[in-house]
Amino acid sequence: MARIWVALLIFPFFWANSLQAQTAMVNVAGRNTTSLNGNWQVIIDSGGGGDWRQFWQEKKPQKKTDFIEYSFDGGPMLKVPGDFNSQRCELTYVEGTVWYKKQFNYTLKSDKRLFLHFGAVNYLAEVYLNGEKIGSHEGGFTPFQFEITNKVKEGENTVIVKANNNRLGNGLPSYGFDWFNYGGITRDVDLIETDITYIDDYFIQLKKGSLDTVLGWVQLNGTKATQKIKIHIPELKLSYQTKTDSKGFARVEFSSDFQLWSLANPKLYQVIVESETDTVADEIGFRCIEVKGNKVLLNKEPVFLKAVNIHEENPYKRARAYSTEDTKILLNAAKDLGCNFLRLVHYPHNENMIKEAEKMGFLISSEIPVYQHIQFSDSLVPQKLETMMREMVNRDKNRCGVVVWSLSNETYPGTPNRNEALIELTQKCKALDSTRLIVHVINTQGYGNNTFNVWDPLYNYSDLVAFNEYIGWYIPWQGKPSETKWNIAFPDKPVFISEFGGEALYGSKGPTDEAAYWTEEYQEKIYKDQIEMFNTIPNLCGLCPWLLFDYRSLGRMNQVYQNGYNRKGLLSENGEKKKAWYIMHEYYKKK
Ligand code: GCB
Repeated sequence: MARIWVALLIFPFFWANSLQAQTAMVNVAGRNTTSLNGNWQVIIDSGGGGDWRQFWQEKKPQKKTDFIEYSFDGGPMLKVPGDFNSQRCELTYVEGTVWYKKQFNYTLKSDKRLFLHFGAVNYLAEVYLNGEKIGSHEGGFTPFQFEITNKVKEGENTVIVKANNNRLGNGLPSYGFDWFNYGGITRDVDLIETDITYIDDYFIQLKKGSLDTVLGWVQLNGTKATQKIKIHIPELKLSYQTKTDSKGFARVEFSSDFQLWSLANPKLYQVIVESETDTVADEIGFRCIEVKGNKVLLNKEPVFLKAVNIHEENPYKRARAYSTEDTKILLNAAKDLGCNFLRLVHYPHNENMIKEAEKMGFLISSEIPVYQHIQFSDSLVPQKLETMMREMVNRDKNRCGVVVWSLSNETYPGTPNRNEALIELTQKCKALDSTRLIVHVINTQGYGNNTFNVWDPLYNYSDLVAFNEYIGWYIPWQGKPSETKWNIAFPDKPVFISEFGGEALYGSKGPTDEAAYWTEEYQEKIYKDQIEMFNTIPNLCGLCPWLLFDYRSLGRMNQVYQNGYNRKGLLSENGEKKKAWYIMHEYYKKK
């Protein structure tokens, strides 16, 4: 029986240091995997004793007089994947450490390699296998893995994970962020078995600007570096052959008469990559995304981005979204609003979300948590920026629905080292993937005398002039919206309003004046005014209301209207449509 495994994507150069997590990797499903999802035993370490008591040793009393003051046995369980905050009330507001334990059985095989793969752990993960530290990973929203071929034992094995979601000054994001800090093992955990030499990674997308030519590569990992490679697309009767070099690398270039992936027809093909020792399969779409002059082009045709901002939260469960069911709630709501583009903020969302969105014909912006107050001058930050960007790009580079890598949101031009760090990051991202747009999102830069001044030099490195503005909410209008003037230092680039809006508690009524903040009528008025203003924007290529659903954010503490929620949703957390929803829906219908 043919085994068709979906690809394992790892950056080989991370292998040098065994305690360094390997940057990884999509498409675990379909490989020869064993899921470690389900119930994990936990110790909630509010006192911080786990480190000095060395919980990973899991010492057990040998006789009645042995005194050991911790144990996973008899304690609570948490579901993986899942944030810990929403699973037990004593964890609701915890930002700290939870230790997780899971056992698995394994039969050793001399012709296989084994990897322990995590979809995401927020924010720091330390991973132990059978009492030995196998590595750590920083960053709450991207996958990582460790090779455990030489560490796994015959029979029973124990994995212990220290998951810590404390905020770090030099973290990504830093201390302050406007979303709920869900902690824990929030995505899948899998054991992945491969052959000794396996298909480590591949990039199969249309060449920049082309509608019919794939330009990519295949990378093998293992001792048999030089192998014949075949790429099949059965539906197109396409069979392409190449060979890897002594480093296991093969350049790939072939043409075909693709039915292009588009909004109306999000066509995906089964693509099979075969080496002499391994076979993987993926569902891949082919499309061309470009900025030409002041327009965004999809498959050479101008497209207006009818977008919406989405946080990775299941509003009904008040929990981090993860499952296909969770993503369907968010995606169906975006479709219902009339959107064709999703700005997935402010961190890489889970793979289910990306894959389902791609299947439904959404264009996607994926973002790393480079949010507001990043400490660019901290010596550790540049490496963290690069690693997180690589982890995001690496996971989703074969997902044609993803058309934008968003590398920052609302960083401040005056912050020391900000420009240098983000310019370098942009260049590295481009080197990794030249096919997609790269965007930096800037906060309102200057609004006075009813005129917007848009000047941030970072736009030199952004394919769109993307900015957030909250006129009518944080900043009052200074004239008629329909008479707004624009002074944009980048007159040839498309302009994307990446955030706008205001808050309303669903059901809160009042007159349409400024005194009635928090009412649905006032939010509706903001949307009407904004729509008037949009007509004045030169080169407008799209709009992205902030945001789809009301979402949890502890900083939002107007206890009458917010109560721990950012209420800028067009939908309440119960899915009720606010008045502003109808305004936006109508606007998108006509666009
Ligand atoms: C912004 C941020 C977004 C916030 C939003 C708000 O500019 O990018 O993360 O949550 O404003 O509601 O103020």
